[in-house]
Amino acid sequence: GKTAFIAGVGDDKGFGWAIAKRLNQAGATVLVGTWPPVYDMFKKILERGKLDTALDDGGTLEIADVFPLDAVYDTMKDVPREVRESKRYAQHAVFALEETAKAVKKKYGKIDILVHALANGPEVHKDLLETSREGYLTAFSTSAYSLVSLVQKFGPVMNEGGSVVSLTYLAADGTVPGYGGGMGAAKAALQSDTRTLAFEAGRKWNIRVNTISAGPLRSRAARAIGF
Ligand code: ZID
Repeated sequence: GKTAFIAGVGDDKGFGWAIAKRLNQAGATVLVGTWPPVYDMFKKILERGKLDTALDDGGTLEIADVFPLDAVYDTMKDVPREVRESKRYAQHAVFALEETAKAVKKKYGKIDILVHALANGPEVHKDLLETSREGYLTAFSTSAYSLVSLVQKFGPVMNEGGSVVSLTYLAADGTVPGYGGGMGAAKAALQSDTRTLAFEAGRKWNIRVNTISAGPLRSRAARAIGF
């Protein structure tokens, strides 16, 4: 069977969870990467059976493993001490992209499917004219560079013929009022990088890289911006 790693699952409301269900129903072993600030809550409600695990075919979603993952850190060396020692992070030995890829490989071997289902734009509710440099660059770091780094780190632990997919939004291609904070530009970068990553990673590891422009889903992230 195939093994999938889905980065960006923290509840049962988002795209990551829906993708987990479909992949599990199709027979894949599903591993997820969960942001440390929501890790404890997610594990708790998952273990207590409080999440919607119903598959379309009558089966039940099984998440084989939950890895702590913060996609703004490429290696553990990049994590500031105050973050490493903070409440939600201190319990985890590793949560940066490189070390997480290695931990996945060690426990499950090479993977076949890699899903990027994460984004964060702290000023998404602000017009571009009101957006700070810091908010803009954070949107890019979390929502766009995270894909580049994810492919860099997981490429070596993917089987040939494997597939990477991320989620984008139409605001990359045109103006969408309410989708601010640099998030439109971050999605444009994600789309442009997808083409180049497909070219490079295709030659280097024989894997595919694609992005899907999503329709609206009332995830936690979408509710936060009032969609
Ligand atoms: P979600 O909140 O379920 O998922 C985001 C996840 O990212 C959460 O689990 C966070 O904990 C996690 N996360 C945040 N920061 C980090 C970090 N530093 N490291 C690791 N994890 C982190 O929301 P979702 O399912 O909406 O988002 C998944 C992907 O879908 C993101 O790339 C979105 O940009 C994308 N997407 C979502 C929607 C939507 O409607 N939900 C749309 C397009 C793309 C969209 O906004 N019409 C209007 C709006 C839209 C589409 C059509």
